[in-house]
Amino acid sequence: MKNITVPDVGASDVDVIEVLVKPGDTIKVDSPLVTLESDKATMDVPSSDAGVIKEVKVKVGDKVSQGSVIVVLDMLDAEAQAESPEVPKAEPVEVKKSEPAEEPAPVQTGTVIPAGHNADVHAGPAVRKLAREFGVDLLQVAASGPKQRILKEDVQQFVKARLAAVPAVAGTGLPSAPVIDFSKFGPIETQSLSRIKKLSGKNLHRNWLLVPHITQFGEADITDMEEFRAANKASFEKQGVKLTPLVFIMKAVASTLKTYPQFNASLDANGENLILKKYVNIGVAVDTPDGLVVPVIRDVDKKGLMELAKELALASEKARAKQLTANDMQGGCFSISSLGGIGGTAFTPIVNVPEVAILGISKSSYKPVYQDGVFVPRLMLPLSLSYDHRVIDGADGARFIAFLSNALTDIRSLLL
Ligand code: CAO
Repeated sequence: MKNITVPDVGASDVDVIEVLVKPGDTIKVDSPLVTLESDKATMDVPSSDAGVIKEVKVKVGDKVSQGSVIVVLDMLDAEAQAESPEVPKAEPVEVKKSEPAEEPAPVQTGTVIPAGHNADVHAGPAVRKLAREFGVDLLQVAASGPKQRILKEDVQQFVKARLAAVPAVAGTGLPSAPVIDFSKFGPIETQSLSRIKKLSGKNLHRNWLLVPHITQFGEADITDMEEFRAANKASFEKQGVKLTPLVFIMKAVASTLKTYPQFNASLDANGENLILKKYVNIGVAVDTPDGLVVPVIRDVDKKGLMELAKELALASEKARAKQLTANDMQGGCFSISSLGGIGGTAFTPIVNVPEVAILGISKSSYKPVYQDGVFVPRLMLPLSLSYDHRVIDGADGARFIAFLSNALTDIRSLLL
């Protein structure tokens, strides 16, 4: 039997913050026994001998000094040592320094191993080993142990949260959001996201991260367009069709896409070529109780207002009745997200990859516009064009908005 004691650790009355062995454990020379923490350092105390632990003389929270007995060891013969696989030898621990001044007091080389002596990371070797096995950066792990010490459970919680996070985050190197127990602050209720929200959420997140977005804002004077719409609304309604501003906007967008074909395009898989589409299919975001869906209206450039109004009504009906097929939502070249029926002055829509641009529409309102020396009330429609800056330059974004704005202001131009 041999007493293994605390070596000179450069301080006395040092806290035992982790006990790494228990009676019955077979250990080798240098296997870590306990982790101690002084004001300046956290260190593992390795065993000077091999054997089987008979008794552990310390517990977490004890204060020890040089000479304090840590364990009583039943010495093994060399053969038994060679066969003892249970406790791995302590590996050198990666030490991250926050301040050079925090360098630990000199300790006997070869007797104790610094185990995270900086203010940022306090964790014992078992926890560090676990973190290494899972590739976890301990600097990112929230500590729940005493004195900000990272426990095994903290690493497990971190890994669980990462696995539960949206897969896209996993490859980005972005830290995941902290896991918070909100019930600590008041009553809560947990609602699961709809299937559509889960699916579209992943795509939106990917698109948000993948595309360098710019949003160009603009306004169109739609006073005359609205007069025309009002004059024709009743005749459309007789045929059971609702003529909303969106139908005109779709037509104007189709014309703008033909003038600026780089907006009616997609980047190829390696991001080195632009695929220009010779058809004009426009996706329209539809708000449903279960989330956002984007049915595609095909060949918008070739269809009249009546046909488009009918197709738009049908698409939004199908969307709200959950009857859209995959085919209904494929093949889009450009998207429109209209919040005009609801409100708001502008927003920044997210490009619907593989498209390269999307138009957001907000609610039109009367504004004083300076014309021929006087202010006149004009109905102004807010436009928000988000685009992929890898494909579209700022000047082209502004040109697109200016052209679209003119097309909506003078809808006769759509006939040209
Ligand atoms: N300014 C002022 N009024 C507008 C308007 C605008 N830009 N756009 C529509 N309106 C009016 C319409 O004229 C209609 O009024 P009336 O009933 O008096 O004629 C009313 O708002 C409602 O229109 P609507 O929403 O029924 O029809 P729509 O053709 O404008 O839009 C659809 C159809 C399917 C796009 C829409 O219902 C919808 O779901 N919008 C939400 C899309 C969404 O959630 N986008 C967010 C995406 S987040 O990235």
